[in-house]
Amino acid sequence: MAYETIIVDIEDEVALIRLNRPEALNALNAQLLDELSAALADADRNDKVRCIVLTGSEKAFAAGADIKEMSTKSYVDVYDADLFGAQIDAIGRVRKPIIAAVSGYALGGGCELAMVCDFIIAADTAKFGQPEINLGVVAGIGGTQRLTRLIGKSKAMDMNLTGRFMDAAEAERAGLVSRVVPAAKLMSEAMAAARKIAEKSQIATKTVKEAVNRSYETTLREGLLFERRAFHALFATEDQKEGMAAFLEKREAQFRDR
Ligand code: CO8
Repeated sequence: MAYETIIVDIEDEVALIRLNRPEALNALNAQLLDELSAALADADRNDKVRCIVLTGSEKAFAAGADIKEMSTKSYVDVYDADLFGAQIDAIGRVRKPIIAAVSGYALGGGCELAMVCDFIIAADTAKFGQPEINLGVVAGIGGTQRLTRLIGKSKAMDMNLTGRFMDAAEAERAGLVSRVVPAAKLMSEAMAAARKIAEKSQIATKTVKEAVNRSYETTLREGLLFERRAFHALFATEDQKEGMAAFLEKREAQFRDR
């Protein structure tokens, strides 16, 4: 499928998806989110893809939802369309790991989109924020919920109430991003991480996603039980036999996703 607002490349079993609306700092409009959710669903189905990297430009991962597109809409318009709900939920249902590689601005919906991914690698130039308050609204796709779970109430309140931006170092201290790298190395680091994930058993990487995400949805007792059963279940796979045999035989495992 030909896309206009994103660029998709598949290399070494990694799908690299770039947001591509440079004229609007990759602001998320309906077309971009439709294309992005379709591309991610395609990557999820594609046997040649084992991990996904989502990125923007050097200046902006995404500067938020498209304010021009939203500004004249009524309550009925956004409610009836369930503005961005379907697309963001679809992204959240992707089963293959998604790394967000963030350089420059990740604001509003941009920060929220990065948080829907499984983890964030940030360039030292990255700036995160939930500035919706400056527009007379509030975050709408996770900025009060995912952000609070990731960085805690105090910082989430600060970000959402003041609309201030957090730099990469603070984002790493707060637990919003998994690592910060020099801007010039962002893509090589993100792609290297994705290729490393792509080497693993996909049954196991998908199970990791399910289990870690479950920790946000349930009690510790239920989450631990889910994890234990998931661990037990993987003993039904050939990849568990191969992974453990390879360790004992001091060789690289050859996983076959079975
Ligand atoms: N929407 C539309 N256009 C944008 C956006 C945006 N979010 N951000 C930047 N642009 C455009 C600018 O209008 C400008 O276009 P033009 O050249 O035609 O005037 C171009 O991008 C370049 O931007 P600037 O000239 O402003 O660049 P600066 O380097 O001076 O500033 C900033 C960069 C600080 C990122 C600045 O552009 C900015 O503050 N942008 C808006 C950030 C923002 O408020 N984001 C939140 C948007 S609301 C949101 O995300 C809600 C999400 C939830 C939706 C949920 C539905 C349920």
